[in-house]
Amino acid sequence: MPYLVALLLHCLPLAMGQYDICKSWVTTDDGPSWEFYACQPKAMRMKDYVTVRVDPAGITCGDPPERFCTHENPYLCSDECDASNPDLAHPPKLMFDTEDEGLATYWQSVTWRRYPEPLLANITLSWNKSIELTDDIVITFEYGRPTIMMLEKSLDNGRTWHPYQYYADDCMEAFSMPARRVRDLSTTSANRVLCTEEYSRWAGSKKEKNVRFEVRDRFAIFAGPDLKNMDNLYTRLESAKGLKDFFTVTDLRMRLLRPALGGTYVQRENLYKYFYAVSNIEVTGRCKCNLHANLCTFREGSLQCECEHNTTGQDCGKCKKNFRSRSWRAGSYLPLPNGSPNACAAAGSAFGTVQRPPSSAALRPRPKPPEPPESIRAPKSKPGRTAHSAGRRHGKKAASSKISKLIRLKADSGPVAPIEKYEDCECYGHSNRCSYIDFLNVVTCVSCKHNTRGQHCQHCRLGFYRNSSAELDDENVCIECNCNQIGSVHDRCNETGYCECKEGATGPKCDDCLPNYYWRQGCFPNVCDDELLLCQNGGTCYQNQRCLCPAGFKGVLCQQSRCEADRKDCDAAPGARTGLGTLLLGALALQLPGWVDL
Ligand SMILES: *[C@@H]1O[C@H](CO)[C@@H](O)[C@H](O)[C@H]1NC(C)=O
Ligand SMILES: *[C@@H]1O[C@H](CO)[C@@H](O)[C@H](O)[C@H]1NC(C)=O
Ligand SMILES: *[C@@H]1O[C@H](CO)[C@@H](O)[C@H](O)[C@H]1NC(C)=O
Ligand SMILES: *[C@@H]1O[C@H](CO)[C@@H](O)[C@H](O)[C@H]1NC(C)=O
Ligand SMILES: *[C@@H]1O[C@H](CO)[C@@H](O)[C@H](O)[C@H]1NC(C)=O
Ligand SMILES: [Ca+2]
Repeated sequence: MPYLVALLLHCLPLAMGQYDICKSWVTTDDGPSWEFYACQPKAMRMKDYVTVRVDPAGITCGDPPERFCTHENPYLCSDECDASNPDLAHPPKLMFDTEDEGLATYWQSVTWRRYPEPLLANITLSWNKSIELTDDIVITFEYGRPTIMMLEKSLDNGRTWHPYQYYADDCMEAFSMPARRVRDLSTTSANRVLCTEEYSRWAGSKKEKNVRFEVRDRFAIFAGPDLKNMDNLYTRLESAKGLKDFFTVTDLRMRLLRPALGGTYVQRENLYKYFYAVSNIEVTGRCKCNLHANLCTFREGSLQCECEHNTTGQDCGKCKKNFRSRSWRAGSYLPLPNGSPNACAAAGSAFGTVQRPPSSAALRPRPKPPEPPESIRAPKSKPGRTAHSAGRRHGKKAASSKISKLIRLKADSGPVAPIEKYEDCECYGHSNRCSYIDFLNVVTCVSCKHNTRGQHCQHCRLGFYRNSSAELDDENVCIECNCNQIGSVHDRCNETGYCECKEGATGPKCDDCLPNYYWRQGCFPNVCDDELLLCQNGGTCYQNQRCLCPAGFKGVLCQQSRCEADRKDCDAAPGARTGLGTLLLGALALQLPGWVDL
């Protein structure tokens, strides 16, 4: 019976199409177990999950109400846009609604009444999620397509934007670009950004309404005209640099630069027929889940992959906590036809994951025997490496001969051995890359992120200390010491975040002074205070830094009479004395308000 279940599950991916399931429960000679596959969610109508923004403010028609006419009927300007009347309003949401048959609902801009100032509008669509386009983007314009427009995309939630396609009735004139067609592109130029004149010509506003971004035509370069050879496309998506990203977006922006003209010239005497009206924007795509999820759900206002393979994150872009013994990798469409899951592995589990066997052997997969635990430390051998070098890296002998190797290195004092790149390594999720350092015979993580360092990124960088409430694989594992630059000896700290302070400074960050020290660009010993270092002869202590001496006295603590030091001061002394007496009385009177009454 379990055998039958396994058999049925195995038939499913074939019946439903490739990459539909992430795992299945299969029976093998060693008993039942999970088997994992590369997987991806189904394509969806992305307009149902989009947030839209239309710029600039005031570009939507109807506030104040406005009359407009059409190119077909330019002298009957009786149509009205009125934002306050639901029947006559044209808000942005009408670009994404479901329309009844034959009844177009559309967003509409103000008319070009400010001509010759250009009529510009931006329509920005945001998903707050990476989307992989699977079909053409189709923008439907009522009353004529723009004569100049541009499509832009963002891959980082709108922080940076890149041109995606240019559209003009004359590409040379509008963008100084030659006009090209997507179907003329070749395998090496499939991700070229081009200018097309195909969607900007005037052909009557009712006849040709759509502006396309041709995803299918680009796919067809690899998959053939009917997209029958998807395997070839998937292979290209894995191997051609930047191709996958070309079809990935988080945001799209239509920059409408000049409306339909209905002829060659703008008729200044009737500007009410020039405006933009968009009734639909169709975007078909799937959530990008890095081949680690077959479901994508709309939760709390955004799309989210339901990650499998012990991955996590909005795009399944990292390994789950406690599953970071090997570095995260996206699943792969390769090898054909079923791909590789590249699942994250728990610490202590074997390096190799059970991969989907070729479909011919699919019914009775042979599980790979788990490698011995030591293999976690040892570099993973790769096919194609010579027996000589692999042996050198793997053997325990090699490890024990480390010292002799070092000596040998010294002896022949040759250049440092080249560093080889490793993809699988143990870095607690702080790096995806390791290098093998030949002369030390160690595999070490490179470019440790999150302020970590060390062979396995297991230490904190200098100037950071270990967050005791975070696991070693946590992004917050290292906290900046933040030592006060003036108060501390250097910017390092101990395991509890305490910095080493210069003389007189104190506090965890050395930004305080010890008692009997004052802060002034660092801690300095008090010059005067109210206990031991009293200012004398009626002097007052100013912020522990110096005594303000009365006339007639000087010295650090006003301990010295000017009279003794200098004859000239002596002459003035009597007057100064009187002055001091009055000053002192005044000061006392202020401190003891009741004194005068006594
Ligand atoms: C449209 O967006 C672009 C950037 O993508 C910006 O430079 C331009 O000013 C925007 N235009 C309007 C009308 O908001
Ligand atoms: C975007 O998605 C992330 C992750 O789901 C979420 O935390 C964030 O609040 C979302 N931002 C907006 C503006 O919706
Ligand atoms: C994920 O972790 C669970 C244990 O929590 C394990 O049973 C499962 O096999 C793991 N999945 C993969 C794809 O490694
Ligand atoms: C320490 O790690 C915990 C758990 O990740 C985190 O919530 C906390 O913010 C971290 N502390 C600091 C100071 O970064
Ligand atoms: C760090 O330094 C502080 C202050 O000198 C000390 O109290 C603490 O015990 C030290 N912590 C460790 C782990 O050494
Ligand atoms: Ca509509």
